[in-house]
Amino acid sequence: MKMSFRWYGKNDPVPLQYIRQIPNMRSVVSAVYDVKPGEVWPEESIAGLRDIIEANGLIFDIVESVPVPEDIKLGTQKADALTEVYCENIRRCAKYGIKCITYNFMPVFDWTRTQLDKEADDGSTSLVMYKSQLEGLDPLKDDINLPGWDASYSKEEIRTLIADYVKLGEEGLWKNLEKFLKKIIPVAEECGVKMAIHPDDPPYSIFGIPRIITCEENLDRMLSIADSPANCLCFCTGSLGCAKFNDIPGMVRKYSEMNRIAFMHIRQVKISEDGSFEERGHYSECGSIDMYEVVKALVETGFDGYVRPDHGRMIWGEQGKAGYGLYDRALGAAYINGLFEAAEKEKKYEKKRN
Ligand code: DNO
Repeated sequence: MKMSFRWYGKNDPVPLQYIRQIPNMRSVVSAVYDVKPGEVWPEESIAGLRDIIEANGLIFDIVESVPVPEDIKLGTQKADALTEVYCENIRRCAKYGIKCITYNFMPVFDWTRTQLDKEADDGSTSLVMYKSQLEGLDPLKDDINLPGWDASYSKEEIRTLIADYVKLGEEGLWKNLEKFLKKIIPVAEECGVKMAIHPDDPPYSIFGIPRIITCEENLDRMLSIADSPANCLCFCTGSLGCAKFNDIPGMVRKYSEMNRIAFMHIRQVKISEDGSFEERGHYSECGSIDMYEVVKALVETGFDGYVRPDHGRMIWGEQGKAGYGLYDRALGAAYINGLFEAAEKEKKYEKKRN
Protein backbone atom coordinates (compact mmCIF):
# COMPACT_ATOMS: atom_id res chain seq x y z
CA MET A 1 0.00 0.00 0.00
CA LYS A 2 0.98 3.57 -0.55
CA MET A 3 0.40 5.73 2.52
CA SER A 4 -0.86 9.24 1.82
CA PHE A 5 -2.17 12.35 3.57
CA ARG A 6 -4.60 14.99 2.37
CA TRP A 7 -3.27 18.52 2.16
CA TYR A 8 -5.28 21.57 1.11
CA GLY A 9 -2.45 23.47 -0.49
CA LYS A 10 -0.60 26.54 0.72
CA ASN A 11 -3.51 27.70 2.89
CA ASP A 12 -3.57 24.44 4.82
CA PRO A 13 -2.44 25.10 8.40
CA VAL A 14 -0.68 21.71 8.40
CA PRO A 15 2.85 22.16 6.99
CA LEU A 16 4.19 19.61 4.52
CA GLN A 17 7.34 19.26 6.66
CA TYR A 18 5.18 17.89 9.46
CA ILE A 19 3.36 15.49 7.16
CA ARG A 20 6.72 14.18 6.01
CA GLN A 21 7.66 13.31 9.61
CA ILE A 22 4.89 10.70 9.87
CA PRO A 23 6.52 7.27 9.46
CA ASN A 24 5.96 5.59 6.08
CA MET A 25 4.38 8.72 4.58
CA ARG A 26 4.71 8.65 0.80
CA SER A 27 2.15 10.68 -1.16
CA VAL A 28 0.34 13.96 -0.68
CA VAL A 29 -3.28 14.06 -1.79
CA SER A 30 -4.20 17.50 -3.05
CA ALA A 31 -5.98 19.50 -5.74
CA VAL A 32 -5.95 22.81 -7.57
CA TYR A 33 -8.18 25.10 -5.52
CA ASP A 34 -7.73 28.34 -7.45
CA VAL A 35 -10.29 27.63 -10.19
CA LYS A 36 -13.99 26.79 -9.97
CA PRO A 37 -15.46 23.36 -10.73
CA GLY A 38 -15.89 23.05 -14.49
CA GLU A 39 -12.79 25.07 -15.36
CA VAL A 40 -9.55 23.81 -16.83
CA TRP A 41 -6.77 23.47 -14.25
CA PRO A 42 -3.84 25.74 -15.16
CA GLU A 43 -0.74 23.63 -15.83
CA GLU A 44 1.36 26.00 -13.70
CA SER A 45 -0.88 25.26 -10.72
CA ILE A 46 -0.53 21.49 -11.09
CA ALA A 47 3.22 21.81 -11.61
CA GLY A 48 3.43 24.17 -8.62
CA LEU A 49 1.78 21.60 -6.35
CA ARG A 50 4.09 18.89 -7.62
CA ASP A 51 7.18 21.04 -7.06
CA ILE A 52 6.38 22.08 -3.50
CA ILE A 53 5.37 18.53 -2.53
CA GLU A 54 8.55 17.08 -4.04
CA ALA A 55 10.66 19.77 -2.40
CA ASN A 56 9.36 18.38 0.90
CA GLY A 57 10.44 14.85 0.08
CA LEU A 58 6.97 13.57 -0.80
CA ILE A 59 5.23 12.51 -4.01
CA PHE A 60 2.28 14.14 -5.78
CA ASP A 61 0.63 11.30 -7.67
CA ILE A 62 -2.92 11.37 -6.37
CA VAL A 63 -5.59 14.04 -6.68
CA GLU A 64 -8.67 14.59 -4.52
CA SER A 65 -10.84 15.87 -6.09
CA VAL A 66 -11.49 16.97 -9.62
CA PRO A 67 -15.07 18.02 -8.81
CA VAL A 68 -17.90 17.09 -11.16
CA PRO A 69 -20.04 20.17 -11.95
CA GLU A 70 -23.75 19.99 -11.15
CA ASP A 71 -24.57 20.44 -14.86
CA ILE A 72 -22.93 17.08 -15.61
CA LYS A 73 -24.75 15.33 -12.79
CA LEU A 74 -28.03 16.93 -13.87
CA GLY A 75 -27.36 16.28 -17.57
CA THR A 76 -28.08 19.83 -18.71
CA GLN A 77 -27.13 21.24 -22.12
CA LYS A 78 -23.78 22.26 -20.73
CA ALA A 79 -22.89 18.67 -19.74
CA ASP A 80 -21.03 17.68 -22.93
CA ALA A 81 -18.77 20.73 -22.97
CA LEU A 82 -18.05 20.37 -19.25
CA THR A 83 -17.21 16.68 -19.69
CA GLU A 84 -14.67 17.73 -22.32
CA VAL A 85 -13.10 20.06 -19.76
CA TYR A 86 -13.08 17.20 -17.27
CA CYS A 87 -11.23 14.99 -19.76
CA GLU A 88 -8.70 17.74 -20.33
CA ASN A 89 -8.10 17.92 -16.59
CA ILE A 90 -7.45 14.17 -16.51
CA ARG A 91 -4.88 14.60 -19.31
CA ARG A 92 -3.22 17.53 -17.55
CA CYS A 93 -3.00 15.73 -14.23
CA ALA A 94 -1.47 12.69 -15.96
CA LYS A 95 1.10 14.93 -17.62
CA TYR A 96 2.36 15.96 -14.18
CA GLY A 97 2.56 12.44 -12.78
CA ILE A 98 -0.92 11.84 -11.33
CA LYS A 99 -1.91 8.16 -11.23
CA CYS A 100 -5.24 8.38 -9.42
CA ILE A 101 -8.06 10.96 -9.40
CA THR A 102 -10.81 10.99 -6.78
CA TYR A 103 -14.25 12.41 -7.50
CA ASN A 104 -17.83 11.95 -6.37
CA PHE A 105 -21.25 12.00 -7.96
CA MET A 106 -23.18 13.39 -5.00
CA PRO A 107 -25.87 15.92 -5.92
CA VAL A 108 -25.51 19.43 -4.49
CA PHE A 109 -23.60 18.60 -1.33
CA ASP A 110 -20.60 16.49 -0.52
CA TRP A 111 -20.76 15.02 2.98
CA THR A 112 -23.62 15.92 5.32
CA ARG A 113 -23.22 16.41 9.07
CA THR A 114 -25.26 18.22 11.68
CA GLN A 115 -22.29 19.39 13.76
CA LEU A 116 -18.55 19.63 13.12
CA ASP A 117 -17.26 20.02 16.66
CA LYS A 118 -19.23 17.71 18.92
CA GLU A 119 -17.31 17.32 22.13
CA ALA A 120 -16.76 13.78 23.40
CA ASP A 121 -16.24 12.74 27.03
CA ASP A 122 -12.46 12.94 26.61
CA GLY A 123 -12.65 16.56 25.42
CA SER A 124 -11.84 15.78 21.76
CA THR A 125 -14.25 17.05 19.11
CA SER A 126 -15.45 15.44 15.91
CA LEU A 127 -18.01 15.54 13.11
CA VAL A 128 -21.39 13.97 13.83
CA MET A 129 -24.73 13.43 12.17
CA TYR A 130 -27.69 13.19 14.49
CA LYS A 131 -30.91 12.17 12.78
CA SER A 132 -32.98 14.05 15.35
CA GLN A 133 -31.40 17.32 14.16
CA LEU A 134 -32.38 16.62 10.55
CA GLU A 135 -35.94 15.54 11.19
CA GLY A 136 -38.63 17.98 10.29
CA LEU A 137 -36.35 20.07 8.08
CA ASP A 138 -37.59 20.71 4.56
CA PRO A 139 -34.98 22.22 2.23
CA LEU A 140 -37.65 23.54 -0.10
CA LYS A 141 -39.31 25.50 2.67
CA ASP A 142 -36.80 26.07 5.45
CA ASP A 143 -33.60 28.03 5.38
CA ILE A 144 -31.24 25.17 5.94
CA ASN A 145 -27.65 25.84 6.63
CA LEU A 146 -25.87 22.70 7.68
CA PRO A 147 -22.17 22.91 8.46
CA GLY A 148 -19.95 22.15 5.51
CA TRP A 149 -22.57 22.94 2.88
CA ASP A 150 -21.40 24.97 -0.05
CA ALA A 151 -21.80 28.61 0.92
CA SER A 152 -21.34 29.77 -2.68
CA TYR A 153 -24.99 29.02 -3.51
CA SER A 154 -27.78 31.38 -2.54
CA LYS A 155 -30.72 29.88 -0.64
CA GLU A 156 -32.83 30.25 -3.78
CA GLU A 157 -30.25 28.46 -5.94
CA ILE A 158 -30.08 25.60 -3.48
CA ARG A 159 -33.85 25.23 -3.56
CA THR A 160 -33.90 25.12 -7.36
CA LEU A 161 -31.03 22.64 -7.48
CA ILE A 162 -32.67 20.34 -4.97
CA ALA A 163 -35.97 20.48 -6.83
CA ASP A 164 -34.17 19.61 -10.11
CA TYR A 165 -32.51 16.59 -8.52
CA VAL A 166 -35.70 15.36 -6.90
CA LYS A 167 -37.29 15.51 -10.36
CA LEU A 168 -34.32 13.72 -11.93
CA GLY A 169 -34.54 10.83 -9.48
CA GLU A 170 -32.12 7.93 -9.04
CA GLU A 171 -32.51 6.48 -12.52
CA GLY A 172 -31.94 9.88 -14.09
CA LEU A 173 -28.76 10.27 -12.06
CA TRP A 174 -27.58 6.80 -13.10
CA LYS A 175 -28.13 7.74 -16.74
CA ASN A 176 -25.98 10.84 -16.36
CA LEU A 177 -23.27 8.92 -14.50
CA GLU A 178 -23.21 6.35 -17.29
CA LYS A 179 -22.81 9.04 -19.93
CA PHE A 180 -20.01 10.65 -17.94
CA LEU A 181 -18.13 7.38 -17.32
CA LYS A 182 -18.35 6.33 -20.96
CA LYS A 183 -16.53 9.56 -21.86
CA ILE A 184 -13.95 9.83 -19.10
CA ILE A 185 -12.85 6.22 -18.59
CA PRO A 186 -11.33 5.78 -22.08
CA VAL A 187 -9.37 9.00 -21.53
CA ALA A 188 -8.16 7.81 -18.13
CA GLU A 189 -7.13 4.47 -19.64
CA GLU A 190 -5.12 6.23 -22.33
CA CYS A 191 -3.31 8.37 -19.75
CA GLY A 192 -2.70 5.58 -17.22
CA VAL A 193 -4.90 7.20 -14.56
CA LYS A 194 -7.30 5.37 -12.24
CA MET A 195 -10.57 7.20 -11.58
CA ALA A 196 -11.72 6.59 -8.00
CA ILE A 197 -15.33 7.43 -7.19
CA HIS A 198 -16.02 8.39 -3.59
CA PRO A 199 -19.20 6.95 -2.08
CA ASP A 200 -22.08 9.13 -0.98
CA ASP A 201 -21.72 10.29 2.59
CA PRO A 202 -23.96 9.20 4.25
CA PRO A 203 -24.91 6.46 1.78
CA TYR A 204 -28.64 7.15 1.62
CA SER A 205 -30.95 9.85 0.42
CA ILE A 206 -31.43 12.96 2.54
CA PHE A 207 -34.25 15.42 1.81
CA GLY A 208 -35.37 13.26 -1.14
CA ILE A 209 -32.21 14.03 -3.13
CA PRO A 210 -31.14 10.91 -5.06
CA ARG A 211 -27.94 9.21 -3.97
CA ILE A 212 -26.60 6.18 -5.82
CA ILE A 213 -23.05 5.31 -4.71
CA THR A 214 -24.29 3.76 -1.55
CA CYS A 215 -24.24 -0.05 -1.26
CA GLU A 216 -22.82 -3.24 -2.74
CA GLU A 217 -25.51 -3.63 -5.38
CA ASN A 218 -24.97 -0.08 -6.59
CA LEU A 219 -21.16 -0.31 -6.49
CA ASP A 220 -21.45 -3.42 -8.67
CA ARG A 221 -23.66 -1.50 -11.06
CA MET A 222 -21.27 1.46 -11.15
CA LEU A 223 -18.24 -0.75 -11.86
CA SER A 224 -20.04 -2.67 -14.59
CA ILE A 225 -20.91 0.51 -16.52
CA ALA A 226 -17.26 0.63 -17.60
CA ASP A 227 -15.57 -2.69 -16.96
CA SER A 228 -12.09 -1.25 -16.96
CA PRO A 229 -9.18 -1.21 -14.50
CA ALA A 230 -9.39 2.59 -14.77
CA ASN A 231 -12.92 2.63 -13.37
CA CYS A 232 -12.31 2.20 -9.67
CA LEU A 233 -13.56 2.97 -6.20
CA CYS A 234 -12.27 5.29 -3.55
CA PHE A 235 -13.46 3.00 -0.80
CA CYS A 236 -14.34 5.18 2.18
CA THR A 237 -14.95 3.02 5.25
CA GLY A 238 -16.59 5.90 7.11
CA SER A 239 -19.01 6.91 4.36
CA LEU A 240 -20.18 3.40 3.48
CA GLY A 241 -19.81 2.28 7.08
CA CYS A 242 -22.28 4.70 8.59
CA ALA A 243 -25.12 2.55 7.26
CA LYS A 244 -25.68 -0.80 8.93
CA PHE A 245 -26.60 -2.50 5.65
CA ASN A 246 -22.98 -2.32 4.41
CA ASP A 247 -20.60 -5.13 5.44
CA ILE A 248 -17.38 -3.13 5.24
CA PRO A 249 -14.66 -5.84 5.55
CA GLY A 250 -16.65 -8.09 3.18
CA MET A 251 -17.00 -5.36 0.56
CA VAL A 252 -13.33 -4.37 0.87
CA ARG A 253 -12.32 -8.00 0.29
CA LYS A 254 -14.58 -8.35 -2.73
CA TYR A 255 -13.58 -5.15 -4.53
CA SER A 256 -9.90 -5.46 -3.67
CA GLU A 257 -9.91 -8.99 -5.06
CA MET A 258 -11.41 -7.56 -8.26
CA ASN A 259 -8.60 -5.01 -8.29
CA ARG A 260 -11.09 -2.17 -8.35
CA ILE A 261 -10.09 -0.23 -5.23
CA ALA A 262 -7.63 2.50 -6.20
CA PHE A 263 -7.80 4.45 -2.95
CA MET A 264 -8.78 3.59 0.62
CA HIS A 265 -10.12 6.26 2.97
CA ILE A 266 -9.81 4.76 6.42
CA ARG A 267 -12.14 6.42 8.89
CA GLN A 268 -13.93 5.22 12.02
CA VAL A 269 -17.59 5.90 12.81
CA LYS A 270 -19.83 4.84 15.66
CA ILE A 271 -23.39 4.16 14.52
CA SER A 272 -26.20 4.43 17.05
CA GLU A 273 -29.57 2.67 17.17
CA ASP A 274 -31.46 5.33 15.20
CA GLY A 275 -28.81 5.44 12.44
CA SER A 276 -27.11 8.60 13.71
CA PHE A 277 -23.34 8.46 13.76
CA GLU A 278 -20.26 10.06 15.28
CA GLU A 279 -16.78 10.11 13.78
CA ARG A 280 -14.31 8.55 16.19
CA GLY A 281 -10.62 7.70 16.62
CA HIS A 282 -9.42 5.15 14.03
CA TYR A 283 -8.87 2.28 16.51
CA SER A 284 -11.47 -0.51 16.07
CA GLU A 285 -12.72 -0.40 19.67
CA CYS A 286 -13.66 3.26 19.25
CA GLY A 287 -16.39 2.64 16.70
CA SER A 288 -18.45 0.28 14.58
CA ILE A 289 -15.83 -0.71 11.98
CA ASP A 290 -13.36 -3.52 12.54
CA MET A 291 -10.22 -1.95 11.09
CA TYR A 292 -8.13 -5.08 11.56
CA GLU A 293 -10.55 -7.02 9.35
CA VAL A 294 -10.49 -4.22 6.77
CA VAL A 295 -6.68 -4.19 6.56
CA LYS A 296 -6.46 -7.99 6.64
CA ALA A 297 -8.85 -8.13 3.67
CA LEU A 298 -6.64 -5.67 1.80
CA VAL A 299 -3.40 -7.50 2.56
CA GLU A 300 -4.79 -10.95 1.78
CA THR A 301 -6.01 -9.74 -1.61
CA GLY A 302 -2.67 -8.12 -2.48
CA PHE A 303 -3.88 -4.50 -2.38
CA ASP A 304 -1.25 -2.07 -3.70
CA GLY A 305 -3.26 1.15 -4.00
CA TYR A 306 -3.29 4.35 -1.96
CA VAL A 307 -4.45 4.60 1.64
CA ARG A 308 -5.08 7.67 3.71
CA PRO A 309 -6.24 8.18 7.26
CA ASP A 310 -9.52 10.00 6.80
CA HIS A 311 -11.11 12.58 9.11
CA GLY A 312 -9.38 12.90 12.40
CA ARG A 313 -10.88 14.34 15.58
CA MET A 314 -9.53 17.60 16.96
CA ILE A 315 -7.29 16.69 19.87
CA TRP A 316 -4.53 18.25 21.99
CA GLY A 317 -6.03 21.72 21.53
CA GLU A 318 -5.43 21.78 17.79
CA GLN A 319 -7.43 24.34 15.79
CA GLY A 320 -8.01 23.93 12.09
CA LYS A 321 -10.15 22.51 9.33
CA ALA A 322 -12.76 20.16 10.80
CA GLY A 323 -11.73 16.57 10.15
CA TYR A 324 -8.36 17.59 8.74
CA GLY A 325 -6.10 18.45 11.65
CA LEU A 326 -2.63 16.97 11.90
CA TYR A 327 -2.58 15.12 15.20
CA ASP A 328 -5.41 12.65 15.05
CA ARG A 329 -4.85 11.87 11.37
CA ALA A 330 -1.18 11.22 12.18
CA LEU A 331 -2.27 8.85 14.96
CA GLY A 332 -4.54 7.23 12.38
CA ALA A 333 -1.66 6.79 9.92
CA ALA A 334 0.55 5.24 12.60
CA TYR A 335 -2.23 2.84 13.60
CA ILE A 336 -2.92 1.89 9.98
CA ASN A 337 0.82 1.30 9.44
CA GLY A 338 0.78 -1.04 12.42
CA LEU A 339 -2.19 -3.01 11.15
CA PHE A 340 -0.56 -3.39 7.72
CA GLU A 341 2.78 -4.47 9.16
CA ALA A 342 1.09 -7.10 11.32
CA ALA A 343 -1.16 -8.41 8.54
CA GLU A 344 1.69 -8.48 6.02
CA LYS A 345 4.04 -10.34 8.37
CA GLU A 346 1.29 -12.78 9.27
CA LYS A 347 0.77 -13.45 5.56
CA LYS A 348 4.49 -14.06 5.08
CA TYR A 349 4.77 -16.42 8.07
CA GLU A 350 1.66 -18.26 6.94
CA LYS A 351 3.32 -18.87 3.57
CA LYS A 352 6.46 -20.19 5.28
CA ARG A 353 4.44 -22.51 7.49
CA ASN A 354 2.74 -24.09 4.48
C1 DNO B 1 -14.51 14.20 3.03
C2 DNO B 1 -13.92 13.68 1.79
C3 DNO B 1 -14.81 13.99 0.62
C4 DNO B 1 -14.12 13.61 -0.67
C5 DNO B 1 -14.95 13.85 -1.91
C6 DNO B 1 -14.30 13.22 -3.11
O1 DNO B 1 -13.82 14.66 3.86
O2 DNO B 1 -13.64 12.36 1.89
O3 DNO B 1 -15.09 15.35 0.63
O4 DNO B 1 -12.95 14.34 -0.81
O5 DNO B 1 -16.23 13.36 -1.77
O6 DNO B 1 -14.76 13.81 -4.26
